[in-house]
Amino acid sequence: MSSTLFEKICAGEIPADIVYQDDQCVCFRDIGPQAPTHLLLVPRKPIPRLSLADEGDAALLGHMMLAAGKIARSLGIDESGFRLVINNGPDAGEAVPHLHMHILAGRKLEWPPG
Ligand code: DGP
Repeated sequence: MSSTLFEKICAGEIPADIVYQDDQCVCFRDIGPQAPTHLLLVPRKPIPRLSLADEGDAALLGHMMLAAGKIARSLGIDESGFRLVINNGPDAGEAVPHLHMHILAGRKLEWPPG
């Protein structure tokens, strides 16, 4: 039985609006979207947060970056623009202790972020 919320979504134990998945990662729509397109890209491996990834995760992290680009192209947000965000730790607003990359698009995103 899987444990974290995102492990359960990856395993299909909790429903989610999945837009992409492969053997290493799953991408689904955020339940509380902060932009017209707000996706979460998560590794199937339950790495708690980016700062706890290690050298053995290098290929997986690279795979996720490439998957983000592929997903952006498939949704047609690659030309207008999108933002990738990883919240690491409490000051960054990390709420779910399973590494996840936010993919935000569909509106003008401000800089610096809040
Ligand atoms: P973070 O604050 O970076 O840990 O982002 C966690 C995100 O997870 C937040 O934007 C809301 C989203 N989220 C929380 N619970 C669920 C859920 O059950 N389903 C989906 N699709 N998203 C969730």
